[in-house]
Amino acid sequence: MIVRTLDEIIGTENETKSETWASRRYLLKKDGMGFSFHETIIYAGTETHIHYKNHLEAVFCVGGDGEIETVSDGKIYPIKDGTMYALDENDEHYLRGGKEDMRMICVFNPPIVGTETHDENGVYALIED
Ligand code: 9YT
Repeated sequence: MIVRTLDEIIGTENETKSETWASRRYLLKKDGMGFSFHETIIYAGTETHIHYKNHLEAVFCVGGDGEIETVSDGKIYPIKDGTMYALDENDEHYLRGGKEDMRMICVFNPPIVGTETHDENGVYALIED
């Protein structure tokens, strides 16, 4: 069994930060689960352009507030504690933090390896190890 706590991840290579978000990666490809599992904080008042062309992702908000806009149709969906979105069509989107930091639990299929960060188009490369 695998058990991991936040204090084991904070400040290590399994915590990744950008100007608009911080992410703690609890499970990666090497853990063999078939998905990766993350806690991501989206900072209040920020906007992040994201397009995971090579990964499907489901995200569940457990705190804070914000919104997601899908680029293809300009639709905006509010996000709060208890809201889930699934990028089942590799949907390109803008993720915006609201009044408070948003705390999200994220699952990726295929799992990310851990060295990915968003490129200028908000894309993760598909990294094979
Ligand atoms: C909210 C979201 O898309 N999180 C994805 C995971 C995070 N960007 C990471 O761990 O790199």
